[in-house]
Amino acid sequence: MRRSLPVMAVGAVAAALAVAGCGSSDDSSSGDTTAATTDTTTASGSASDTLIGSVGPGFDISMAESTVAAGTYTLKVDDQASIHNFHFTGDGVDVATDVSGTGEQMFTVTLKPGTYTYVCDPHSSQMHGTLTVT
Ligand SMILES: [Cu+2]
Repeated sequence: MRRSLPVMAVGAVAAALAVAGCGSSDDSSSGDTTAATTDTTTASGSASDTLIGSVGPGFDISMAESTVAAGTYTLKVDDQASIHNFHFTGDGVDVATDVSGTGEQMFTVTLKPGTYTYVCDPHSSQMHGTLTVT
């Protein structure tokens, strides 16, 4: 008779552990740490295939890269103004964000050797630049 008490206690601890284990088992390993923008400006291309363009909020337009190797890239544009756009053109490429729109937009572009141009259409005389593709 005296032995039944410890046995029950052990059983209760086991049950508590089982509940605790159950509660902590909801960590779905889908939360992959997607490291934000890799801002390593690899001039030689191939390693990083993302190009970064930016326009606004002032009268500024820019790309993080000035020279890249030919190839296919994801062009990520951060349009920070509702009065500007980012219009990227060149051999086989003509993509643009909306003037009135803002936010981040992605374009897939295949660049060939030559000079590509980016411009804000409403202010093209002062807001423009080039990307050299080798
Ligand atoms: Cu503009």
